[in-house]
Amino acid sequence: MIELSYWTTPNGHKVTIFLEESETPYKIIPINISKGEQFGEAFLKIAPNNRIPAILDTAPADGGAPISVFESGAILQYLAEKTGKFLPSDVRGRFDALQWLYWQMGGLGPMAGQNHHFVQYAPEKIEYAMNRYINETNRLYGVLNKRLADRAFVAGDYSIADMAAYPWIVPYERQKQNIDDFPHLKRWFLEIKERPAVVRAYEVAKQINEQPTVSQDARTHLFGQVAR
Ligand SMILES: N[C@@H](CCC(=O)N[C@@H](CS)C(=O)NCC(=O)O)C(=O)O
Repeated sequence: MIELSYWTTPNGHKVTIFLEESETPYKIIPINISKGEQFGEAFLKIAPNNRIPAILDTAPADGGAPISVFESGAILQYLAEKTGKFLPSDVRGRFDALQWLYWQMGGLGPMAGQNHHFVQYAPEKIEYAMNRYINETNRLYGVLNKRLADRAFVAGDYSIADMAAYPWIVPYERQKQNIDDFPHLKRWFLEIKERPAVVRAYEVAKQINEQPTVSQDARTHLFGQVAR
């Protein structure tokens, strides 16, 4: 059984998509980051970065004590290795998928995240910062679009590389991107959107929370964090 510490954000959706796709049994432990639950003692034990998602695998492959993993890229890789699904086992296929997984983790996720911050949430509208992250998101969309020009999925068959990137494209309008400028990306996006497991993952999210994560009250928990 996988216990998933989760909230209804793009990094959370990555993991529910994997769990639904692979039909892995799981239980959700909601961590309401709008209320500061990411600073709870039990959560910090498995997620010292106070960010969702994190997992606890209560039945690891080696039969030993439960294994916890934080960072959504590491979680996807762990689950792919555990289930033998959505990550090729040959060295070429494996690193083709992993390099795109890490591209998402180090590029698309953080840049789109800063885009959300400066475009949607920052109390001051700082032109330079907004342009910086809108442009960088745009550049990354272009990279993904080019990659998808001659293939159905990001790396070989549908894989954890697709599952990592997809939730960060869902808010493309809020990121000030015109999906029609990226026809290959759009085709890929619409195809993944209709996968039954992806539909289920977003339904699961709705059962947990339908409120925006960054409400006025939530700002005190989410913004201005410093070392503790
Ligand atoms: N690199 C991390 C990022 C995780 C992350 O930023 N999670 C956000 C939600 S999408 C969060 O938990 N925020 C809580 C906070 O800012 O305190 C991952 O991919 O797991």
